[in-house]
Amino acid sequence: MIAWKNSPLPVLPGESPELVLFDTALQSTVPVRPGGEASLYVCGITPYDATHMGHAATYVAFDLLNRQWRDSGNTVRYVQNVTDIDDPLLERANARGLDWRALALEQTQLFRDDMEALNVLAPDNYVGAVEAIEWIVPVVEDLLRRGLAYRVPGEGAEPDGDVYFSVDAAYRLDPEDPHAWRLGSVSGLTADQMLPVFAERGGDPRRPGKRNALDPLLWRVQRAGEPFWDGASLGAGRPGWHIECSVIAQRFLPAPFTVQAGGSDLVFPHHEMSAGHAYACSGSPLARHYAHAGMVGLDGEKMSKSLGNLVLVSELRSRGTDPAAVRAVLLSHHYRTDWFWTAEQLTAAEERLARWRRALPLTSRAQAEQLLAAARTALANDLDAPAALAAADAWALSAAEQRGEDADGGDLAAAALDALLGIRL
Ligand code: 5CA
Ligand code: ZN
Repeated sequence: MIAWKNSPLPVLPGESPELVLFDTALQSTVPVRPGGEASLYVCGITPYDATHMGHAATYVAFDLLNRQWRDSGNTVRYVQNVTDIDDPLLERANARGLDWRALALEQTQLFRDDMEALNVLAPDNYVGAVEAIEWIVPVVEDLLRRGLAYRVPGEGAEPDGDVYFSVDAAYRLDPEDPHAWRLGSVSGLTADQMLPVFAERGGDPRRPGKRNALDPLLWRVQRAGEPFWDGASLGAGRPGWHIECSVIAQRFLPAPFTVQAGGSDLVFPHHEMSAGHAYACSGSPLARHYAHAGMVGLDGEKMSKSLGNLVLVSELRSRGTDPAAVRAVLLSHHYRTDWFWTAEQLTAAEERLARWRRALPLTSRAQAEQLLAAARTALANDLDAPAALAAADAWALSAAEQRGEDADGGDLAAAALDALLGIRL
């Protein structure tokens, strides 16, 4: 698929401190050392409804990581998927009387436009699940052949032949390997904690015939009325969710790649199982680090397409809201915290950007350099965007106070805010 467009990133003078990032798997903040070549996978949308503030917050969070890496002199290889075939997409398309493909195309385009407006750097590879099916089939066949996956017999309404990943077989691959994947390697959850979450997030713990209730689906054989693709020896059908991201990431990124990212709702089972699939396929961990953004809510509940309590980026855009102000709201919360969207925050962000715009022509070189250093320090410290915004507020205040004497730092201040925070004034 094509991604979206970006204008060139300004190059800044000087250097950034070393990045530390909170790693979900280690449950601590650790130095990230990509060694000049960073690689990032951020789980993309399921395109059945438009981009809401929660999605936007997650993509803006890891856009900061991309920007921090680039500013530190790394090349960044960035991959994102689009889950353009999955149960919720089919359900929504049926409910709206639309073809599921038309719905996916329409919503993916809206997402691209939203990302471009929010100044999120585009991925190098933007890959749909449907495009990936031909790569997924041989991987599932190989897992079956090696006893790491198995077929489940039909029962009741379920036909014969769905393929599941055996989490227990994956354990036995190499008991000596310290990097081996185990159920819990990414999430740190116990099996008892996993069960209810698995059922809530697309898993089917009660499916008869499974070896372990937590085994996830790899291949769903064709059902009447559902789309299907050629699965070679698997039979016609469509892929499970975790294998989609695992295969796409392995195809386009080194093993292991630097950071696997997404919202905290993906820690388990999605990132846990994607990592398990990759280890079973290649014997290598999927990623070196796992990073997760907090959940954004509205009126006391998590913002979600299924609940329908959404604030849409596209709706704000169509009302003429400055997308930079939307971005400034998102940056005003540390990416790991859960928070609630309110209209007041948008007004405050608009006022903040107005102060910054007034400060630009009054800025001295020294003030711009101070802003640049403070923003870099903040980002390197686990992507602390609120600290970077506070530094920019302090800069705007001091620029206003010196009233334009030696005002030769405006371009540098603007470049720093653009390159590091993605705020173009
Ligand atoms: N297609 C899958 C990932 S492979 C998926 O989760 N799609 S999604 O459309 O539901 O979510 C897209 C991204 O936004 C994911 O990274 C998800 O973790 C994140 N996300 C979803 N809801 C929220 C929310 N309320 N707050 C923050 N991030 C969210
Ligand atoms: Zn994913």
